[in-house]
Amino acid sequence: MRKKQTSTMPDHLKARLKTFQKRLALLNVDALLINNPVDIRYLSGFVGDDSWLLVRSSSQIVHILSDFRFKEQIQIQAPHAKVIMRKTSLTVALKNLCSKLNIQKVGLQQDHLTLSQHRAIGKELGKTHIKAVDDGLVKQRAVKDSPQLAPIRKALKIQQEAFNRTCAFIEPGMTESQIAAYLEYQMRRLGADGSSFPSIVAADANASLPHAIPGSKKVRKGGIILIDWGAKFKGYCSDLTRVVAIGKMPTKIKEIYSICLEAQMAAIDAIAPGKLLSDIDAVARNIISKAGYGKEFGHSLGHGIGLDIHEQPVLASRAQGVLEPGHIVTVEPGIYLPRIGGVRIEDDVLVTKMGKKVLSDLPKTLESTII
Ligand SMILES: [Mn+2]
Repeated sequence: MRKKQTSTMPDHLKARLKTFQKRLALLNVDALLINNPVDIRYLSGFVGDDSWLLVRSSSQIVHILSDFRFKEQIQIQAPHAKVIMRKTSLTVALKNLCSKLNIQKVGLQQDHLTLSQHRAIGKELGKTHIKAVDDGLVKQRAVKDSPQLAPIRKALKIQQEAFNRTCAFIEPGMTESQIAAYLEYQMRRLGADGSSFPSIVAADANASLPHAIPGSKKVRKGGIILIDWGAKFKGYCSDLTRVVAIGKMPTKIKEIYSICLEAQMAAIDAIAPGKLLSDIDAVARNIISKAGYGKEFGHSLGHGIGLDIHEQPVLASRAQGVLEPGHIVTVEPGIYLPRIGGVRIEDDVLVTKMGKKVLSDLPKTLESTII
């Protein structure tokens, strides 16, 4: 029989595994079953679905339970992993692997496994051998290492260039959908995996809907367009919002834009390691409230970005905890006036050891909004 080629785990994955295993040690399990595709990607490099990753608390060898469809892909993306090409169900394959490796207790991802999967695994392995746990990966993934930082920077570069091209493309009479389509097409052309979420392109009064869906409404001269969009690059998401005006911005929008911008810049200014998440939210909220629009800013200030578009930490009044170096957060205050319009200004900020670095650099002064 030919000997299988073995490959060692890349250093950044070794470091992630080591951090994760510290968490495993606290959970009192021999291994953790990872079924969330994003976590599988983070811990192994393998990008696929219908597959599970088994990580043991005291071994550098990880196992991927998969099937023929992903055979070649795993060899390319995670050559260091041991692969079980199952011909049975995932549950039976898991049971067989656990007995082979002499694993007594397996932790399960309580936030990702369905109730029926949980039941099926319990039935196969025996209830005493499983434990639904908080795997700690949300917290771990919030702190970005450099292999995560690079694709986020690239995603931002792509989305900003696509935005500039889109602003040059926009003409009065175009619909929100046409503009969204062009923007997303440009991100793909520039090398993105795609959009990090469905783009929001909202004209005039539609901009008062924080999560407006682009439709047949036409943009007009003297009107505004709120664009909230992001690129995904090698799995990593970026997320920005800008408001532009064709020719001229309506007076009322100018007023709320200025307030929003002041709030956003003050909040960015306040970002530093050790600061309470809720305090950053309060900086922006106080400015908007003092200007009389507190009730019109009904969402939290920002969120982490990474493999998921919404990650930890969250900048919100109810949020617990502090900013840490390596966090990347959006800062996106908004003011929404039903039937009139709305404004949101969003940038992505990296928390550093010394303070912060704003990763996006699209202009946002009042003058720069005119296209
Ligand atoms: Mn956002």
